[in-house]
Amino acid sequence: MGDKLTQSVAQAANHLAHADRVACLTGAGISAESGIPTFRGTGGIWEGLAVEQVATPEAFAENPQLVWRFYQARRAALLPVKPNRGHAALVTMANLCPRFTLITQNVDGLHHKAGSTGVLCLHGDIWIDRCDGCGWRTRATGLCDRLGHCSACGQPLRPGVVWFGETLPQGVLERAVEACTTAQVMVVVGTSSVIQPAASLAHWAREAGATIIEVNPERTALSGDAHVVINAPAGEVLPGLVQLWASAPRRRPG
Ligand code: BV8
Ligand code: ZN
Repeated sequence: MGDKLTQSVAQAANHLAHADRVACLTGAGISAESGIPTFRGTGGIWEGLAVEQVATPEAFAENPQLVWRFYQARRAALLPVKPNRGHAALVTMANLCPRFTLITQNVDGLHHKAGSTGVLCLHGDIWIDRCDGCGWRTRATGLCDRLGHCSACGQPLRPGVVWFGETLPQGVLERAVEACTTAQVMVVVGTSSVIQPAASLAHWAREAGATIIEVNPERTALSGDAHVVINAPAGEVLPGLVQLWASAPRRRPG
């Protein structure tokens, strides 16, 4: 690990060792080392369509079968996928901190698979099928090529994710804002910080006085506003960061 990287990890661990209220926001990048392509990297395109074109209520209304196929393809790709060391490190992080809130933009369920609990899923869950007509919902147990219909009212079923142009699940955003604006430290992992309102959480946290730590191999829209930037893959640095934090003398904030 280069000097600059070692230094930024040590700096981050020191901030965390002083905190008892920590919020963590993750994006597609934390699942990259599990083999799931990110959105704005090569993974953002599906059959020549940008995710923003497929993941919308309009696209579903116009061509439900196409959108259904898009999600079935992503579910199929997820079946063999396991959480990686980055997900595992966030489970350890929660055990190190009296008040730790994990917030994710991801819909892949890997934080749950890794053992994280109480995760605030801003953009829903790809494994849920739900009906916009009557609110009926169920957890998909496998794959189904054919578009499903609601057994209660007959409307086409859609995946339980938040599409572009849709508001976030009732209460989830409010709890995420509460966690970020009361945290002493906010760790932002694996997101290009482009999608709103998720991308504003770190700015609101910073305005409320939190120290912002970013973990991302690339520079992002947030990097200029982060106090500590760790330019490395999450799976490579989070285990070491958590180990340093765990071994730091337990100093509580003054
Ligand atoms: C809403 C579910 C009210 C579906 C997704 C204000 C300004 C401008 C636009 C808007 C605005 N307010 C609202 C909007 C519109 C829109 C929006 O943000 N548009 C964008 C294009 C600007 N937002 C909405 O519509 C939201 N709804 O606000 O409702 C409203 C509505 C309309 C108008 C006003 C208000 C709903 C947005 C939710 C969309 N649903 N997902 C699905 O998954 O199919 S978003 C989708 O993008 C995923 O959830 C994904 O997680 C998310 C964010 O992307 P990232 O996670 O950041 O992924 P990305 O690929 O971009 O970046 C990955 C990063 O990882 C990179 O930086 C890379 O360097 C890094 N990385 C790679 N490898 C690693 C790594 N990092 C660490 N370790 C590694 N190994
Ligand atoms: Zn229904």
